[in-house]
Amino acid sequence: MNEQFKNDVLDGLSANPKFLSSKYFYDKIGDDLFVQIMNLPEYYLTNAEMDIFSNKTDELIAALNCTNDRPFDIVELGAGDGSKTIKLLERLVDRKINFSYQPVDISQNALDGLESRLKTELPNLEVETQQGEYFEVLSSLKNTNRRKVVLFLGSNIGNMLDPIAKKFIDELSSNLNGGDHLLIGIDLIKAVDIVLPAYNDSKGITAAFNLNVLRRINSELGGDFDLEKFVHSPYYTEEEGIAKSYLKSTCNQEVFIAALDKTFHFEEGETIHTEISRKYNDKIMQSLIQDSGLQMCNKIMDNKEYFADYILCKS
Ligand code: AVI
Repeated sequence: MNEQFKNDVLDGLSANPKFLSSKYFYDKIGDDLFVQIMNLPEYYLTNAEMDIFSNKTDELIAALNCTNDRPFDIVELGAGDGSKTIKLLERLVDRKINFSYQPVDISQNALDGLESRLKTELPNLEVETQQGEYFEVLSSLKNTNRRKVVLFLGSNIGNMLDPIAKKFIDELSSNLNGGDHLLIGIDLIKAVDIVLPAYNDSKGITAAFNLNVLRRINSELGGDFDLEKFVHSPYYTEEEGIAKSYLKSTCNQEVFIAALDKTFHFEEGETIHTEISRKYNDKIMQSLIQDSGLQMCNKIMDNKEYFADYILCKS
């Protein structure tokens, strides 16, 4: 049994208000649901960043200083299926630029799929997959003398609270050398009628994704959550710029979790906070990178200006 999961569930459900970490959305079922979310029409984030990688590829290449003057490695953190990155890789290969691609992911399965796709689509590209935690991999790369271009796409940073995101950027920066670049994809603050549907789709996939944490508690910790008695409840205001997801109890109820040998009471309407998805603007981004040793060098947006890839340079 996963002790960390058990302790986190105990802490989160004993707190007032209750919370659970969104990192527990992601098991095999959760990964599949997230792939479905990325393909939903309401989830504009994927298409917006794909628009940048497909239609602003030369701008990206120039901003990342990808030339033949000095060979470099593209290191992608959380590469997944690499579908956006492939647009950039194809263009670099077309332009006969000398580089290698090193996708990093916790999932060996995702890396195997990506590697075999690249073998077919870009057979001459030098690819070295790295399975593991981001910082372990980055620190192992720090001492090579090749320049690094690190990609962190998909507004994944938005799932971190600001102080944690700041620490993450500081740690990333400490693993980079002067002349390295970091491309970080972030969702921009915008109106509620665009953002909220992305977290409350009409097919109920996001609801199933949110409820997946309760399903995991049932199957992995012997919980008896009745998933019919909780509803997905997202919230967003443009002023705050943070999409928040909750699970709301539809009645007064008790839930027993065998691994904790404990019963938790839920009032009708009581919520469990499960996820934040922060949206950004230049000011928030600037405060995140302040004192990190990284400078904002460029910002490339999709045609609707929903999403931005910020290019940060290490001095
Ligand atoms: C992975 N992450 C960037 C997604 C997001 O938009 O915050 C996770 C997600 N949650 C609900 N829908 C998608």
